[in-house]
Amino acid sequence: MPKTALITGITGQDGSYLAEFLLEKGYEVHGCFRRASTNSFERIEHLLDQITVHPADLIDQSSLEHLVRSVAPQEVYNLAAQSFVGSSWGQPILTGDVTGLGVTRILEAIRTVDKSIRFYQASSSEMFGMVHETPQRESTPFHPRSPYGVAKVYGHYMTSNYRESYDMYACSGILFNHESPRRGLEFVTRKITDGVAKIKMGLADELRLGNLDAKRDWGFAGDYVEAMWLMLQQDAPIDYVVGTGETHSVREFVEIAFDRVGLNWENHVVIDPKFYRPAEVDLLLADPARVKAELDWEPKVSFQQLTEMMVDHDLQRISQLSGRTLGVVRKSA
Ligand code: NDP
Ligand code: GDR
Repeated sequence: MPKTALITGITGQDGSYLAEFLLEKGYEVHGCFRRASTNSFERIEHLLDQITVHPADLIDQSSLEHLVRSVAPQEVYNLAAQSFVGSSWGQPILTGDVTGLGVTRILEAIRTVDKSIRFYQASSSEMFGMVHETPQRESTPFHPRSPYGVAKVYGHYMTSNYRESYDMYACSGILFNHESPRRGLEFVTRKITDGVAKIKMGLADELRLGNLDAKRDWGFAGDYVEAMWLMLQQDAPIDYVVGTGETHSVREFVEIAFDRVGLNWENHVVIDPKFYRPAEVDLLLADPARVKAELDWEPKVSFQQLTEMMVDHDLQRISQLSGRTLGVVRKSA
């Protein structure tokens, strides 16, 4: 019998890669989506004949209970969230409701319907915030620096609380930043690669950014969904830090991205204080030793490959959108 998985946030970046990964493994894949007046299936359009999608919302308890009862999955991956840190200051209550309390709602739905369902929570390196130890590992204390980070800490602790209170197989992956050509356009990596492509194609002159000194441990989203799955296949539920073990500044990402199309970033990037955050997370760097030793997980795509993959994708996309051919001389791949 194939296993059945339920993914909240299946329309997002990670949800789409996880759905592909689980289909490859032979799973029956279900996901939930928020009803909207426009279609949000862009990232999963190519999978719609292989998966089943159901309307549900993390702020609506009854829809989650109905969802878990009707799908009857063996595994639930809770990827849904208000996931953009920058918006979380403007919408702190919504962020707390969806990204924080939403975790409790889905845990309650599982506890009520079938306690034996295995649960994965998408925790985040943003929980480390103002870091007290570098690199960050499973035992590093949390000090969140945004309403988003605070909401993730709450969801993280509720997940371990349900594990300890109800003996549920519930665990959290503390994932560091992971990107892809499917990344939302507001996140800095995709904003940069989209901007580079528009400048290269003559559709824009400048790219406005905030803090170029922030450092992140960036990996490829397609690699990280395997770690999520591995965490639910073990004898016991354990929380793991998942990252590459390398850190790079926003400036380095910018340099590689512009370099890819033969442009000098300093001629195009404008620093705009509008993109500074009220409280910044200066440096994130994972210590992925435990996930490597115990789950045999390692990232496959390097920082340089990731940046170039995203630039190439956006060049292609923008050139198709603008109806022009890709007559671009690129530096050798
Ligand atoms: P995305 O923003 O791409 O996807 C978020 C998903 O959540 C979308 O499918 C969105 O639906 C859905 N969603 C938002 N609000 C609700 C709601 N009220 N009810 C139901 N669904 C909702 O995020 P990612 O794929 O990048 O991230 C997946 C998860 O991992 C998130 O929880 C994120 O916080 C966490 N995370 C991500 C990291 C990263 O670097 N990508 C690192 C660490 C953690 P819609 O399409 O309708 O907007
Ligand atoms: P982050 O990702 O906050 O780390 O959260 P984001 O790409 O938004 O920011 C990374 C860093 O870049 C700096 N920055 C800018 N950021 C944006 N968005 N736009 C800009 O113009 C800009 N200029 C500089 C930011 O200040 C920040 O330091 C992501 C999300 O996926 C979360 O959901 C996830 O939990 C964490 O990664 C791990």
